[in-house]
Amino acid sequence: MKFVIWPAYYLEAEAIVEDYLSMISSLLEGQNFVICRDLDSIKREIVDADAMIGWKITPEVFAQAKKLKWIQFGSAGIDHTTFPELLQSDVALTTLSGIHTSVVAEHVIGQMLALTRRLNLAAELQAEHRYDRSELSATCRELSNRTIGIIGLGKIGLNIARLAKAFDMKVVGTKRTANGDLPNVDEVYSPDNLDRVLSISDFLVIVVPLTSQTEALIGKSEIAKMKQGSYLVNVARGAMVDHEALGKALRTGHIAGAALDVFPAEPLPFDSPIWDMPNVIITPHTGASSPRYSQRAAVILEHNLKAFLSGSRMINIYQKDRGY
Ligand code: OXD
Repeated sequence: MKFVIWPAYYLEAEAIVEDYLSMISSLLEGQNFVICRDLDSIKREIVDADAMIGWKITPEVFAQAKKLKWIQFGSAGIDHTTFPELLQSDVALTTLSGIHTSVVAEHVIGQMLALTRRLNLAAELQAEHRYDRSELSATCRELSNRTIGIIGLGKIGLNIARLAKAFDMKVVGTKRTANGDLPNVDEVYSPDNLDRVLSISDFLVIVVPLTSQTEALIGKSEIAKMKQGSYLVNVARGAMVDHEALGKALRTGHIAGAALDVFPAEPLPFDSPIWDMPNVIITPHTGASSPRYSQRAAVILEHNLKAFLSGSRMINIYQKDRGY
């Protein structure tokens, strides 16, 4: 068996990628594997490879593969790298879905606290050495007794729900297969009832995978249905939110604030007006960043590697028809 590793396109810092590569190299010890650092080498090495480990594959590289049976991706979502030839092929695709459950939930709660306690304004005042209580104290808010609406009550969504309960919040949300109660969730709605969630949530948190059903999920009319003075937190994918409509709602105050980790185009263009909005907190797709990334990824990789070599069932298989 031949394995190729292609560390192209990564969201993580260089050190984390190197850590990931050394973890993979030790898992593959004794196997025939090649780390490809540039396009020419991956195009050459993938021709007779049985499996690939990486963050991205392009149609150009995929077209060279003659024996490929499996790709293990280094992210939870692989919407950035799916294309018809790949989806129509019988190559098994596996993801790291599930490894970000605790870190993304912490990021979301952190952003909700930062928005309500105005920590971005405090950081600006600090940078200017200004001990100015007036605006800060007039605009601080609380989480307790407010409603969080979680779009996507999967593993991460349920962990956010659990943490939100510690802040005495009411938790509502949507789930694709909404049938029955979920822990720490007061009201579960099907995606058809999104409007209800929009109208009752003080905080709308998007953690659903990007699929044809969730693309452009929060457009102008959905934003109009959101509660006056509510907040939006997006840690899923930028393509789910109409940023022009969001920008307008943030300017009028209909949406009090937003914490955005993902954008329709990444990196967020330098001249995007969203950078300068005082009620927006921007993080550059670091919602899942953690030094524990490789350690968590290793659990899935090790399992899948053994399964691939022994012909048994892999975990985290991407369902090509479902889109995640
Ligand atoms: C992912 C991410 O893993 O966005 O999909 O971090």
